[in-house]
Amino acid sequence: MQIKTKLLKTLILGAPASGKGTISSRLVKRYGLEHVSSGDKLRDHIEKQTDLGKKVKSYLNEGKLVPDDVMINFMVTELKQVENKPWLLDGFPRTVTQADTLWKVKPVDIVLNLVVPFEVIIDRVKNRWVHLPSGRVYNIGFNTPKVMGKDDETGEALMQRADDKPEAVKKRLEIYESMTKPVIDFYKGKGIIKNFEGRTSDEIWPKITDYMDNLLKKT
Ligand code: G5P
Ligand code: MG
Repeated sequence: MQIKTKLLKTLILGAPASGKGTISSRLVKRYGLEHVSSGDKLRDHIEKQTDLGKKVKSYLNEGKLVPDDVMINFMVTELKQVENKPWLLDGFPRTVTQADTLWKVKPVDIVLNLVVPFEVIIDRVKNRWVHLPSGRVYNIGFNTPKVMGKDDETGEALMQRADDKPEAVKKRLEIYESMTKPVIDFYKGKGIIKNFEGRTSDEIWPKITDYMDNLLKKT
């Protein structure tokens, strides 16, 4: 089922590996949204060795945030390309400065916040495999690829992310606590954020569709 969503501007928040990409791909299918993932776009630039890719590579590999000025310029330009479509933003904003700028450029309608315990996250990143060109993501035992090490749709090689090494994951979770949690308060202040708790994406997913379907009925 795909539901008409006009020009809905949606945001998905959550700690590293909380399932933002996984839930986003389901939302894209169900609601026909354009998925705009800051992390996927940056990894694509790194892979293609563009000027931006060279500039941001060490930040991503070490699990640190790319500076706000670089990120804001990049994402504001990316969002212009989808301004006539309903979109789902994943990974941006990640600081209050970014949230504030986004709000001035393009206020969002709905913020979905995934709440997954850190011990679950630490366990699952060990088994993550990604297809870089598409951003498709797999997890051994959860959504295992049909052929180990290969993307289901293209058959191309899967790889593990440099920032999924234990020391980078630790850094990413620390940064999430200090820099990104205040973004939740920013959207609480706007009255548009809703928390979705669970240990698995399958547990969280029906709660999100109930919420979205109800909201869309009212629009
Ligand atoms: P990203 O790319 O935005 P993160 O750290 O926010 O990276 P990440 O790691 O992409 O988030 P996710 O999208 O929340 O995680 O989660 P996912 O990929 O869907 O799921 C994680 C794994 O768990 C997958 O293998 C999936 O299959 C599996 N999984 C999902 N659900 C379940 C389940 O129920 N059970 C099990 N067993 N497995 C499951 O950002 C990366 C970097 O880019 C830079 C920063 O350097 C950042 O560290 N960056 C920015 N810097 C500054 N400002 C910004 N706005 C930036 N945006 C990106
Ligand atoms: Mg992701």
